[in-house]
Amino acid sequence: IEIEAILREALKTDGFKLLYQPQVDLCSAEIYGFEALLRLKDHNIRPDQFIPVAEDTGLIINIGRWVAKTAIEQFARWREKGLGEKTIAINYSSKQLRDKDFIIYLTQLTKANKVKPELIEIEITESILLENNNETMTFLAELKEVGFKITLDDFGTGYSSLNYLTYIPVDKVKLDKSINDKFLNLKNNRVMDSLILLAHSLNLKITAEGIEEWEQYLQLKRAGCDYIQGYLFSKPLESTEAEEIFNHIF
Ligand code: G
Ligand code: G
Ligand code: G
Ligand code: MN
Ligand code: NA
Repeated sequence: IEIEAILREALKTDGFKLLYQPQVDLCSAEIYGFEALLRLKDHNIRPDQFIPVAEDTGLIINIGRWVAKTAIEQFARWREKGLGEKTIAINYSSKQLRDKDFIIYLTQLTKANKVKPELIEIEITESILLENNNETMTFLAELKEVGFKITLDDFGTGYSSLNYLTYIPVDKVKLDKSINDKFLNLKNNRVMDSLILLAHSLNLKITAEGIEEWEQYLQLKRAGCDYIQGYLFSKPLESTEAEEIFNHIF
């Protein structure tokens, strides 16, 4: 109940903020885009703790809308400052499927801010496919139809099935840190090579998440991975910090 009260208060009093973690393009060594990550301004409560509460209480619907609005307005602000256009990825919870007008809301936001929908990536997790299959497929098809990109987050954890990848309209998979930690070493590197080949064979881009070491980076680059996100390049940043490294080449 305490976290629920904090979330309600935060919605009313502008108590949330987004941090932005760079995703680096391994070909150009430039920042390709940012993942928006939600934080409470005045509390040291991690999203792992408060997102489940938001989901159980239904607050995730208004929070999800706040995240989308803030991220898309930030995109437009960066463009207006002359920094350029980079993708923004936002996390989407399966509990947001109850928000029937979410795609209309997203579309209005992109129109109002003159943002191309293809520069907005919606990160879903596999759990969405287990829970509400028909509803999910309709949602994903509509997202694609209006031009948004879809990323399958936390790939390799949970119930990853090759089958999902062939029938859901995803553009990209994000390899979870646990998978990278397990398979990015000399003994297991052929597994990583195969995962990247698999993604590319299915016409998917691939991001490796939670990369902290140069050795991992070099191995991923050799294997043809598309993008890297991790502390090696940057932790999640305040928007003003993100501006400072916006066009940095790593
Ligand atoms: O930022 P951090 O790595 O601590 O995030 C922990 C978890 O919280 C991640 O699984 C991430 O997907 C989730 N998360 C962060 N921000 C959001 C958000 O805006 N919406 C949803 N649904 N989940 C988020
Ligand atoms: O949405 P997702 O489950 O992918 O959330 C990504 C989470 O991973 C965020 O909470 C972010 O803070 C965290 N993260 C990002 N890069 C690293 C990293 O290099 N190491 C670790 N330990 N965590 C990371
Ligand atoms: O060394 P190699 O030719 O593989 O480098 C290819 C690209 O990878 C370079 O353009 C560079 O940006 C990046 N890179 C490789 N190693 C490093 C490194 O140690 N530091 C940084 N900042 N970039 C590196
Ligand atoms: Mn994510
Ligand atoms: Na992840």
